[in-house]
Amino acid sequence: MKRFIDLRSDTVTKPTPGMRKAIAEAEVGDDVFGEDPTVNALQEKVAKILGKETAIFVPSGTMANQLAIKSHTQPGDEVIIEATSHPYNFEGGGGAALSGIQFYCLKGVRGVLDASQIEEAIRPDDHHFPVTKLICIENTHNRGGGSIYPIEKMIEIYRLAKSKGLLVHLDGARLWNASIATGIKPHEYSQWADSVSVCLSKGLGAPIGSLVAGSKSFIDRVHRFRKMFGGGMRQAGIIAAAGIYALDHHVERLKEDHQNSKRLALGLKELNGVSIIPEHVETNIVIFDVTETGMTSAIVKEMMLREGVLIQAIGKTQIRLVTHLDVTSEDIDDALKAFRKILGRI
Ligand code: TLP
Repeated sequence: MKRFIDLRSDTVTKPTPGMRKAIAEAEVGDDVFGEDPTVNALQEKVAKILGKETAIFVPSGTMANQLAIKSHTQPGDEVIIEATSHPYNFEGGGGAALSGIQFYCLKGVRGVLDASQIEEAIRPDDHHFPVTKLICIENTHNRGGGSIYPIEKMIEIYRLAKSKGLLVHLDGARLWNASIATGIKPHEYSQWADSVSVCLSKGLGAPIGSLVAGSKSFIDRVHRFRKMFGGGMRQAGIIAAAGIYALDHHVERLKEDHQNSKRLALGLKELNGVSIIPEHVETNIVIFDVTETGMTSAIVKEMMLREGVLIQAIGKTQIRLVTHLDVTSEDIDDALKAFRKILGRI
């Protein structure tokens, strides 16, 4: 069977042989009773890595974000967020449906907001207005092209939030990538947020699993809502074992993904009609525009498919490529060869 080079997302990775062995050998128990030793070990491990009191294992990054929003807010509250963020755009309208909140969207620079913008968006204490309760930020920022939230910006936002009595949630689905790219430890980032969600099933290569971390009282609320949302799992050690394995073996290697995405970006820049700024590619996501090729992203996607390369069209003329565990350096050469064949060099 022909092997496709799958650059659609870092969610497409398959468990490695070592990970499958860890899964097979996992000790399990009923996690709804709190009796799964592997889940408990993963939760303790992630709480420690993130420097939070405790953490809870959940099935997906979407559920992690939605549980955080639910546990921080009351219906009618307002949540300040960037306009291209994941919770606002790609979680099925969960904020409104599950928590009854409304989002106040601000446009950032590749997903990154400035504290001064947020300050202007905070509602005055007047009964005409919704109550501003929460600020959500995303590091790395998916639609920002895997952009890294500078820690100074996070500190300013957190200090502003505290001065106004607001809470901060960090969508850290790819916080591991930010940390590897900058050398700033995950706990150094997460100290500037009240709650953090992290994913094991993106660049780290686990098949399933995310966690929410925060204070004991906050996670206690999350725990109750996790049950309500149907996220209480039984012998979940089977998947938690993959998460532990991923944290032990697949974090440092993220730098290879970053090198591969940089090489992709530099190669794409040489091609006809591709608009890309390689310096903006900071982690494992590459976003570029093909307007000048005269083709739509859907056509480029179709042509690349015929060359054995899967890519994602994220707008009429925008394409997203994501590097990960199952993409080798040779795959990058082959993908660039295919792009070259379709678009031609400048
Ligand atoms: N992102 C997916 C798609 O949903 C777009 C992807 O392919 O990148 N936060 C961020 C920043 C994410 O990028 C994602 C997934 C999530 C949360 C949700 O995680 P899951 O897919 O586990 O619900």
